[in-house]
Amino acid sequence: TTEDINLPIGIPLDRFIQERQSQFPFASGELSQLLRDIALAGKIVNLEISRSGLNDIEGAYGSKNVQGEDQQKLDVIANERFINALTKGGEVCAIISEEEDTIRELESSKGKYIIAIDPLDGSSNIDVNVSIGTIFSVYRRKSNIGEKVTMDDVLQRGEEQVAAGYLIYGSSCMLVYTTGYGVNGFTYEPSLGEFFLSHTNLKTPEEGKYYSINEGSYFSFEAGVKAFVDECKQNKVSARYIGSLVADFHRNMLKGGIYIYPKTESAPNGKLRLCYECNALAFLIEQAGGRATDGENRILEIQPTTLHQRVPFFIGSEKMVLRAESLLVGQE
Ligand code: AHM
Ligand code: MG
Repeated sequence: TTEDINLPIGIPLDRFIQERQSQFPFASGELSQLLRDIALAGKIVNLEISRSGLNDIEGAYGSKNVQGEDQQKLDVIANERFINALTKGGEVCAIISEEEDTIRELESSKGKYIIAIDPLDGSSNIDVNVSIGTIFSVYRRKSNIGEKVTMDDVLQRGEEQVAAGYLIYGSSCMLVYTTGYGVNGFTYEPSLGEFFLSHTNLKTPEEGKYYSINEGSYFSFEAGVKAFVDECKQNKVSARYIGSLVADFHRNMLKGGIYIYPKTESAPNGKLRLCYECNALAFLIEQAGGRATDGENRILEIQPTTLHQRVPFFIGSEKMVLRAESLLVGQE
């Protein structure tokens, strides 16, 4: 009987996308299809991640994969999976990826969308069974369909995103995304092979309970960041740092908190990339009622000038980010 089966409560992702699309009568359905392509690639990558530890067991996988090809690192595999899914989908004309040096133009595609993606973020956590994620942004192309994709197409300000989201490969796999009408989260049910709506219209608390920063670099932080960290300690705010951006971000968005990757002596612009990591998360946090800046400027308003540009990153609960910014003012 149905009572015996523990059915997920939320509606399936496909149905959600379809219902949302029908609210916009002039929508062509391409963005909906693109989100489905991302979800599909996410399922494949999730499967590969879940058995990645087996790759080290001699005889089980070894250095060849099932097709007999040399085993590749998971971040390279994830890059291929997402690019393949988006190429086949046909809605995308070009992809920029943290894993690639330059623009990948999808020749055959007449698609009107551009994707910026970090296919597998937190790579230092892959080998140690800690949560990792995929981060993506969707933009509308500026050039005409059929023309060559230009730098202006891919170097758009975060404000121009039409959708953004992430997959988190954690204790559950989730897809969290926004199209500018709030943030919704979907949890993957592996035996049914479907994402189900589990987190509707996510809002982040205005005041946070966690601060997340790599304090190992404390002595090379600027004075304002040191002051903020010191203040968190004085106020007994809990420290949480996984070192996996999506996981740190996801926890802080749900529970309230701030994530900081500041500039340091060795990384004068911080570590995180504006196009692949910061813009997507900034769009999500603003949709969830939070704030994202480089310490001074709103992330979504920064004009990128190069593909792999880095920015200092302050993101999370509005009050915590504002407090950090106020301590940065006028300090070295
Ligand atoms: P990656 O894109 O090479 O994986 O680096 C990004 C990761 C983030 O997930 C994480 O927040 C950060 O690097 C951690 O850096 P650090 O070890 O310097 O604290
Ligand atoms: Mg990354």
